[in-house]
Amino acid sequence: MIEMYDFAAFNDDRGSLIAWESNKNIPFEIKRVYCIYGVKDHKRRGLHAHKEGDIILICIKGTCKILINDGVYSTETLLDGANKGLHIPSGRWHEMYDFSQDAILLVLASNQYDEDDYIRDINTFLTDFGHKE
Ligand code: T46
Repeated sequence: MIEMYDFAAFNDDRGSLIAWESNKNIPFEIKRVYCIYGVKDHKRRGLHAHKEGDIILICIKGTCKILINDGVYSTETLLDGANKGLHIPSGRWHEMYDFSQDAILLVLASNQYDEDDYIRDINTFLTDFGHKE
């Protein structure tokens, strides 16, 4: 299920801290962490779906938008803080766009990198996951 998580921060007079832990506030075992930053104006990233594995996207600095298509419906979500995490399960086409210049998008993934796990062609995705008449 596509879900937005609201992560609790420890705030005090020194600032704020948020922790992400496997099978606690993250609903899977984290196998990989990567970040996306320095995205050039108007560039879109993603444009694929995963056959397996979940990801959680957290825009720890700046802002960006996420489009998710489940094969039938599309949603758009603004990510604008380290306390917000967008959970994208497998089988969802996703695109990231409208990055602010300072944006840093942190990604927590449930599996290791495997190019064979990617569906990068929208028509293949819609054939596999779209409405079957
Ligand atoms: C995703 C979205 C949110 C690796 O070698 N290891 C890795 O773990 C990753 C994620 C990427 N790469 C290489 C593969 C490509 O040569 O980094 C290069 C750029 O990857 P890609 O074009 O897939 O990047 P995005 O921003 O389009 O997508 C990434 C993730 O790849 C993807 O799984 O869900 O972020």
